[in-house]
Amino acid sequence: MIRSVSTQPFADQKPGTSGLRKQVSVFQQPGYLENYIQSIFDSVEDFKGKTLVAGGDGRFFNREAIQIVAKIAAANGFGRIMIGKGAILSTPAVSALIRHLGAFGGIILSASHNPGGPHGDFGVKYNISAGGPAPEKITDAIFERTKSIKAYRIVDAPDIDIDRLGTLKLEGATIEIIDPVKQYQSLMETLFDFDAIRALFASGFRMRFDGLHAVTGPYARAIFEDELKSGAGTVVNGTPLPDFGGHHPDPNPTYAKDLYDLMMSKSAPDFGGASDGDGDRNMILGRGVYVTPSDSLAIIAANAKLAPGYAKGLAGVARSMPTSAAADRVAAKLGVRHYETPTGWKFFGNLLDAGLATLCGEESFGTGSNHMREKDGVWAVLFWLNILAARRMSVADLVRHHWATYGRNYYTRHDYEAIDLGAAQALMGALKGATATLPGKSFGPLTVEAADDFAYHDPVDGSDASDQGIRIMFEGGSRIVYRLSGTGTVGATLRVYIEHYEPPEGDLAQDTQTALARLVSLSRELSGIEARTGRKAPDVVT
Ligand code: VG1
Ligand code: CO
Repeated sequence: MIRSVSTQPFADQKPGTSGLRKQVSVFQQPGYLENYIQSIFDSVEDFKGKTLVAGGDGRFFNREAIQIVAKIAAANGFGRIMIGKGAILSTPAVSALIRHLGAFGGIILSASHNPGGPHGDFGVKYNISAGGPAPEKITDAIFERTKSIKAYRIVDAPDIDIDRLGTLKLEGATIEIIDPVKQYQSLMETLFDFDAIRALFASGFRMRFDGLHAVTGPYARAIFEDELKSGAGTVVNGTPLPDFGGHHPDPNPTYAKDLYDLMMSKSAPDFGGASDGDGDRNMILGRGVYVTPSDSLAIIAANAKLAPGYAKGLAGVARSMPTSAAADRVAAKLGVRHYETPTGWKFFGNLLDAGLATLCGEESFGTGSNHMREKDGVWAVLFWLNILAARRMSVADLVRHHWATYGRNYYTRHDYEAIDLGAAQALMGALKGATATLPGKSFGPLTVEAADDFAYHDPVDGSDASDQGIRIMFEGGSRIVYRLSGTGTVGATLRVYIEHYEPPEGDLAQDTQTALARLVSLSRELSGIEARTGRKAPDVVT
């Protein structure tokens, strides 16, 4: 039976950089998730009888939430709802499935890299039929709808069994409980040289993959251990847990510290990788070397032809604005176009759909390609393995070789988390005001060439996005960028991105924080971080 339940709007359901994220307790309010899911379906058209893909990263409330999603989707007229067994599907797997099935769209239950558990965060992302995150036109419409919603439609039925593969009926809809890994795995087989990677492992090459108790464990075990024979024990923390073992499922040197420390130690294997809560991020390490995400994108671009799926070359390379310009240099040398978009994967969708870009990347540990419309953690690890299998050199040598060819973009991001929202907004406002007067000013050896509030004009659909971060650009290619995070759930998070370019003939072997020390202190001075927020040092440095 389908019921229409009357409801009151919630005022705070504005989607951020990647979906709606709130603390679990907020999502557990009666009607909160229901309102948001109904608002999504109210904001899109012509889905009656069509397919919806749904799954999540296994975090606390995932299993309860999938029941609500299925019942509301069935009540609204979807014909088929594909759900990952145990409510598990990584973000990249959802994107791949939507495209493979020609589905209408997908719902991903995840707050991605945010911590989980009863006191952590929960989130909902909506993806469109191309497989990618809903563009701003749709997320804006969803937000509008949440402000006036009066009722949601839901099937009145007992919970469905999400733990057994198979097909069941829910009112007019067919529910299919599917293997979360299978289709994703076969897509990977079409892109990479699995025989060469298997031979690499057979030669004694050792790897550690840290699933951080998040969604990628099952994918990593099936692909690395079972199929590529990377060796038992390659995958650690490979079982998704509702609280991610109490940790931040964020693959960076701070939150994936065990892996980082191992890779910097004497007993390091040849290669290390990790992914985040929902499986779309990646961290790449070699023995004694951490590869910045910006460099990883550039190195993948420079070596892309070594992977069968990219043997024909790249149409173009796109990166988010705060990502270092390392990939631009590769694109220039390859003679292909490069694009600079606002932060968030939704801005890459049009470039990929239009065939303008093949590879995309963000400094926030996100790399992906036109094989789907999301960033993809396991894919990035496989791409590196494919390159290493073809080139048979160490990660450290590959990175050094890259810098010697293209120069090195020293890069760091400093995050100041959970600061007062008012203070953060005032800081950004003051910086915005200063963009008019900064150009031409000198700070020691650094002279400001240009400063602005980044705006983006989409070359495909002509849409505009403004207020995407303050850029201060110096002569010689150095840069400081300030943005407020759109994924945090407590106060504000200020992100400061700092970059310095050193040409191939320059000093390529400096320690990153030393090389950037002058720019880092200037970034604090220009923004008055300490005076405005009381913070002397960032919480996270990547
Ligand atoms: C962050 C990253 C951004 C990324 C987004 C979603 O957003 O900076 O590059 O696309 O998270 O990633 P923000 O607004 O907090 O800076 V995920 O893996 O959390 O979906
Ligand atoms: Co993520």
